Amino acid sequence: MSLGLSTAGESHGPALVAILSGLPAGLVLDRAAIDADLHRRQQGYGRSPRQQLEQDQVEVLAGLRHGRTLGTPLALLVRNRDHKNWEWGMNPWPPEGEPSGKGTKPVTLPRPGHADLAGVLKYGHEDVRDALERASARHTAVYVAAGAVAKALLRELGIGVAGSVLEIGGERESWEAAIDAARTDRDTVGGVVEVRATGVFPGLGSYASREERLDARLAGALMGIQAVKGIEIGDGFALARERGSAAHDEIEPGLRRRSNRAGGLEAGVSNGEEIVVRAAMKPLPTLMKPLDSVDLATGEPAQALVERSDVAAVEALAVVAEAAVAWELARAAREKLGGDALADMKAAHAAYLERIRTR
Ligand code: EPS
Repeated sequence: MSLGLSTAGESHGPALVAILSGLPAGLVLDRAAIDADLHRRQQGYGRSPRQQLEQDQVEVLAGLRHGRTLGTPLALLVRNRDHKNWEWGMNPWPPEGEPSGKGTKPVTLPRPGHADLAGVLKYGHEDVRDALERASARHTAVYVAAGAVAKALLRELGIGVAGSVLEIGGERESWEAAIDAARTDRDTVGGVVEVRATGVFPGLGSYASREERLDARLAGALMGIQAVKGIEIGDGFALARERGSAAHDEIEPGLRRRSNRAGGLEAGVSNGEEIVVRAAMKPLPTLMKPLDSVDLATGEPAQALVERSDVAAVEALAVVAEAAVAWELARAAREKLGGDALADMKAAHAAYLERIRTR
């Protein structure tokens, strides 16, 4: 048994939903802690005015009773408050009455770098909105809610996960000016985030197959976040320029390491050191000064779609990446330790730590 996560929801549809399966029974969840992560994701300099409209809050529809998980699927919901402006345009059913609000006219101007063109070709859509609504980073909200649940489970095992921004628009500190300059130029900027996980015990993941490697799973989860184009684990790309003698983490008595160039992962297995992963985000592709494109209705050259968007969303990425890493670590811990009940999982954890302590 493992943890499972499925999500659904369009950016301007009624709501985002997630179903989390495989959670142990008896895990105490704190609504305020989940909402605090949802709030953190919405902060950050350079976000779209949309963020003033949305004040994300989790609703739990199933799998929880009096704040404790039941060991059954946990169903989470985050509403899109902006949906009230898109009731006709994003109605799940054929809308009644005259078109009103937003999203009433088909979009035919694909933005380079967004899902627009690939999406309409792949799914046979006429209206680019049919692709962009799900491709939008809006639904990272519900992944953050799932990540908050994963963090609650990891905390029971002494594991903490934290994401932070390393750079935005090429600036390693005080990036507000870079974001302001991009906004003035009607442009966007990307950046780099880092996630660190402390207290991770050795033995999460496995080298037995590609699918089980924890480094591959973390990389996959991070690459699955909108606009991420590069992943690094530990010293990553810098290791390619080192000799072997300077690239590895020597082992001392007590099985401690002198360094952590591997970022806490060897052969796809956690080695007990801090897990360190980074993700690079490209500049967002919705530009107020649009790039060249083609009008899909006429085949003629045209400018890409311009619509309200963020100048930078790197600070949000740090929170989303933290949630993704937390989810993958919780999943690996669930596989390693089993446990229908949290108490079983904690007992297995203690027994395992005792076994490796005597080595
Ligand atoms: C997004 C575009 C913007 C962002 C959105 C992601 O939305 P809108 O077009 O409605 O202004 O605000 O992110 C969120 C709504 C969010 O909650 O993070 C995109 O195209 O990916």
